[in-house]
Amino acid sequence: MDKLKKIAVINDLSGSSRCSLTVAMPIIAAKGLQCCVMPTAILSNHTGYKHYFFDDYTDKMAYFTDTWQKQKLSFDGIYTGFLGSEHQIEVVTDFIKKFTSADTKLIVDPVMGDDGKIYTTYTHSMCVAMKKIAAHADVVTPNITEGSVLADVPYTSEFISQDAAVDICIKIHALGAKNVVLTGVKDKDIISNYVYDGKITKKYSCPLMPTYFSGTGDVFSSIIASDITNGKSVFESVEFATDYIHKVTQYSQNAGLTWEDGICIERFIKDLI
Ligand code: PXL
Repeated sequence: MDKLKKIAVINDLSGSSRCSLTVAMPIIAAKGLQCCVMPTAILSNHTGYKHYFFDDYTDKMAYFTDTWQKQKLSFDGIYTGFLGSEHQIEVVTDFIKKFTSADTKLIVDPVMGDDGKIYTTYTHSMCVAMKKIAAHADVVTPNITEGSVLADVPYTSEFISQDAAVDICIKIHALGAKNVVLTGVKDKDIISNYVYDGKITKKYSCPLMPTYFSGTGDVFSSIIASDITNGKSVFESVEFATDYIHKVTQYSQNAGLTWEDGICIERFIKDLI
């Protein structure tokens, strides 16, 4: 018997989509941690669809911070994802200051875009402000689009050389992030995730699948956030997450899911327990 570790997840709730909180909650629970959520925005579905209802939650978030402080809640991990407005970055920074103790792990998924395109709800100043949060992270998990923004290098494509990938990692580490995980680096028919801890770089690869699925980054980062908060090494966690995502992507593709559907984690929750 033990008291579970607890993560505060700051992310959006996209009602019908497999992304952000709808994947973070089952994954974190399966990994044996309590998942506490602070919604940044409430959407009908993710913004990749032509139509979506979007309700920014910035004004309500400080009530969560205040109430949780009154209850003297503490968290072993704080995991941030999709942010809904520029002011929200200040609210999140304030939350991190108030709830971070010496042992709290901060995992920042700097959700901003994909495939060289920034999501429609993100402004340039929100992207700049994301750097400030990433600077405090124990682990930051950008894809190449987000990594290029954080590292201030031009985005070229998903197919970048090993040297270019390592350069992005080093530049993000220089902002202050302790560990950088650069995801989705493509090379011919393989896709790799790079991990840089300030000393060593390691690359974890799997076969590149023809279909990209929305929300895959959220599944990946939810696994990393759970493992890091549970005390696992970032290298071990990324190795597991790379294989897991491959397996679930392969199933989702064979099952005929579309990119908007996201990957079918429901069939593979048991593998996280
Ligand atoms: O999966 C990233 C993500 C998270 N949240 C929302 C999104 C997206 C990607 O499109 O739209 C609302």
